[in-house]
Order: sequence, then structure tokens, then C-alpha cells
Amino acid sequence: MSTKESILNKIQIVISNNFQTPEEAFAFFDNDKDGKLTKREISELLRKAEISGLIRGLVTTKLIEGYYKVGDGLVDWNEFKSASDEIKK
Ligand SMILES: [Ca+2]
Repeated sequence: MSTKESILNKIQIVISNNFQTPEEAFAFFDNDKDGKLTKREISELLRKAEISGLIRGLVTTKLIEGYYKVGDGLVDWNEFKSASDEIKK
């Protein structure tokens, strides 16, 4: 149950259960409101998605690696959006 699909699915469930839009979810988890999600902020999202501590660190790293394109190690809104679009497919 720790496949990429089931994890993305859990994230999607958290977002759709708690927020009207992905924008809202992004703003919620962007604690310092700098328009980017740090590793710590993403980890918080995963905690809310009830992804266990052991794989959470791993997934956070994978998400960052998979979705940051500008190479700063942060996930900005566009990247988050394309990630959540991908989840919906
Ligand atoms: Ca932030």
C-alpha cells in the first residue's frame, strides 16, 4: 500500500476532503506564504494524508525530485498544480 499511486491517491483525498480547490490546499500548506512548498511543508501535507513517518521522508524527497523543475528543491504553485492534475487522471 505504499505504491506511488496509493500515496498520490491519499494526497488527492486529503485535498478534496478538506479544500474546495487545489489553490486552497496549496495556500494552507504554504505556512510562510512564500508561494513555494518546502520539504517541511510537503511533509506536513503527507502527515495529514496519514502517510506513515517511515515512508513520509522518502515520499517527500521523491515528490520534490519529481516535481521541482527550476532546481531549487521547492515546489511552487505551477508544479503543485501539475502534480495535482496528474493525480486526477
Ligand atoms: Ca512556503
